[in-house]
Amino acid sequence: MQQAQLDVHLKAIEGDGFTVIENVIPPDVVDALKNRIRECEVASVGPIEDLPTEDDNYSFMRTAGLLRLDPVFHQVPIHEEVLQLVEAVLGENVLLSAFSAMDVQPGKTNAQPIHSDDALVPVPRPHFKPIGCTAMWVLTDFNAHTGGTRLLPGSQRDSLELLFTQDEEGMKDAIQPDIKAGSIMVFDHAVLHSSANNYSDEWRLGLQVSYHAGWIRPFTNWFLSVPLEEAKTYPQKLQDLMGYKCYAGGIGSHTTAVGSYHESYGRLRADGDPRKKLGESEKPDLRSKSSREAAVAR
Ligand SMILES: O=C(O)CCC(=O)C(=O)O
Repeated sequence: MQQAQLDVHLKAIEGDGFTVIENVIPPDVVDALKNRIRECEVASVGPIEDLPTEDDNYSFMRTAGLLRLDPVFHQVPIHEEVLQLVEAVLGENVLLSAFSAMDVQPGKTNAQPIHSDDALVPVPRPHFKPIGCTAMWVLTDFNAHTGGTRLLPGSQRDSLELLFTQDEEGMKDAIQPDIKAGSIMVFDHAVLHSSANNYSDEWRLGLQVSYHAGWIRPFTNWFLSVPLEEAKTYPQKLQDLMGYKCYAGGIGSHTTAVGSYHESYGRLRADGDPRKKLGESEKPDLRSKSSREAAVAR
């Protein structure tokens, strides 16, 4: 993405809390993702046409475990333009926080409550800077008729009062952008949003790809969710996003060593200002021993 284009998106996220990157998913990729999710839905819960519309326990279908379901999903969290934008908002070394599909059933009018995606993070609002972003991959058209995501523009600066009251009056300024399948909406986790009533005859499908700043704990513990042997086969960038790397060379570091070893800061000082080291990422090779293990072995 050119800098001028990136600036437009950054301005929109700062002002409204969201932006849309239009027509970035090729139609064959939209179809492949949609078909694979629908296959999984049927395999998991049976024919989706049979689900009752009058039962309030069913309003949307979530599909989890996408990374393990099919390699077709591996390219999603590492989408170049999305990562460029997300890293411009959150800083380098972002982490994948959550990844699932969300299919809103037609004829359902028990919309998801309005919420922010960072309500569990105990930092004051407005945040001193964004701490998470969600990229919503739009796989079927999103609008007010189909149950497209509703958002309260600018609410990333507001308190979470509306989350607790769900007050209709407070939601009167909510919008449901008209977004065509093949586009990706990126929003600040702090913005109030939700899926919505689907008045159409078709299911409304999106992929929710959530990222966190590299210094904050993600929703999903990928180390427990994806076996290491499987993670080793993933693209390097995806491994990075799952946390197989450090933030600023330190946060998220690991050791399997049990033992003592010499540590010195003298070298750091001799090399100049230690703060210059901040921002450098360490990318351990999953196949090799960590540097600390190596140090202990010496
Ligand atoms: O599907 C959508 O439009 C929004 C979903 C959402 O906000 C969520 O599941 O947290």
